Amino acid sequence: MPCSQWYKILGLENNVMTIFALSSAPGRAGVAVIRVSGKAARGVLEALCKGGVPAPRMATVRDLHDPKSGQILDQALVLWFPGPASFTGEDVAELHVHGGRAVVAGVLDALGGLGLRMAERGEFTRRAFENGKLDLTEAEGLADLIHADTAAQRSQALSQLSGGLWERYEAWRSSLLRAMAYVEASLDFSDEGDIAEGAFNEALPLVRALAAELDQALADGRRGEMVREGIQVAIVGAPNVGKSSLLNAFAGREAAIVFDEPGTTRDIIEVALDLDGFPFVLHDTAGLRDAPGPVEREGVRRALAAAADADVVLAMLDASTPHPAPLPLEEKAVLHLPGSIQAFLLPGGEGQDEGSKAQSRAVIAVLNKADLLPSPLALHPGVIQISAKTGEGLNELKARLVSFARENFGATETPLITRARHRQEIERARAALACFLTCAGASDHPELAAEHLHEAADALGWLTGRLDVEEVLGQIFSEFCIGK
Ligand SMILES: Nc1nc2c(ncn2[C@@H]2O[C@H](COP(=O)(O)OP(=O)(O)O)[C@@H](O)[C@H]2O)c(=O)[nH]1
Ligand SMILES: [Mg+2]
Repeated sequence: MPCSQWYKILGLENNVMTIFALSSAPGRAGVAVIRVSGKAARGVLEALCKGGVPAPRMATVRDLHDPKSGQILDQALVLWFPGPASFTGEDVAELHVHGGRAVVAGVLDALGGLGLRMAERGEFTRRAFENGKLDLTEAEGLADLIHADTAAQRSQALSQLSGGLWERYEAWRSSLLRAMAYVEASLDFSDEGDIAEGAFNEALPLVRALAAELDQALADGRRGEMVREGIQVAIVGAPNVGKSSLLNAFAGREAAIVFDEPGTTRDIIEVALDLDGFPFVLHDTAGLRDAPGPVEREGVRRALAAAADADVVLAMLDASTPHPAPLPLEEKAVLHLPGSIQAFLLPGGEGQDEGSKAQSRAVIAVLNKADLLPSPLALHPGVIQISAKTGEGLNELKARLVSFARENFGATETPLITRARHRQEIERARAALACFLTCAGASDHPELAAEHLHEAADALGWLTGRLDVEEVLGQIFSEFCIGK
């Protein structure tokens, strides 16, 4: 049948609004999944499937053929999800085809030939959001689940996908809305002093309780963000102590150049590791010294920045170079690093960086090249003796990193913040509540106080997307791949 007739049958407008994409990873595979979403989805199945549209949600084998040429494309498992009981909330068809390149290309061509549009990144999930199937935190949870590399990331993403954050954020928003209702009532009754004051005062304990909850959520040591992004570990120390060798030993490959010449490493090299289900990102950095050249100086600057951003700093010393006795005690190890890094590693040190990273950062002193010692040193128990060359002590170091992860993420309840976006909005809401409470104390500008609550509600609304959200949408959905 000529293509133009299919346009007629499906309705041209429906076709361009109907999207399709390969939802499984590209490349040769046993099975590939192609998704279609939109009003024309049913017509697409009628056009492609010999034997008609399967019963809803019943996996059914069908021969697929190209409606233009009539050629058989594959024998596929076909699923039909009439909206709104589908992932996007629209009519959805799923074609589980054999994952050969020619099969997938043939089916995609046939769909394009029907006038459907190839989906953009994250467009299926965006439609699910727009149709109320997911809120923003659940959509982010889905993106995180697709990107999850470790068990900890998987379980955090799953809890977020099943509404773990949404529930708490909505509870905050609804108690804020109650407080706002009291404040609005007090404005309405402003002619009747007692009633107005009484209503306004009802709002105060609600706002105070909410402010306390937000404070508690913010003081989480960035646990959620750490799981999502990986625990950032920076290896720092003087040149030639064996930082790059340690990175390579952990990575199990020559990720960084190891050379018996100070100043070899300039760029930061990162390696992602899964230790006992916890995600870590190891950063190899340039050796800290007063560097002779501008390139190495830039390397040192980057090393310090990486250490400042790290959750764990491995402060590395070389066992084969003499250290003044009774070294190395854990804190003293830090004293052998250049002043600039000491400043923020030592508690209360000059120029120590502020903020949540600094509060939760752990420093582990590592004495490398233990193989060169005639006999093991009697050390402070906090110091780990290793040899990046022989592998000695690496298991102990891994165990220390895992126990850092467990202390931070182990038994405690799941965190309420998993992204910088959440933190920013909660901080904005918290600041607005503080302004409200200050204003309420001064008590002569109830309208102004009410404005602050609106600001807080706006911030909390952005968390779940219960507002005008166009701007955040692009950013969130761009993290998805085509077909999700
Ligand atoms: N004997 C011994 N040599 C090591 C060890 N770790 C590194 N080295 C050597 O020390 C030199 C500098 O190593 P490298 O990893 O490049 O140090 P970096 O400058 O701190 O990155 C190289 O010659 C390495 O082979 C170790 O555990 N034992
Ligand atoms: Mg190096």
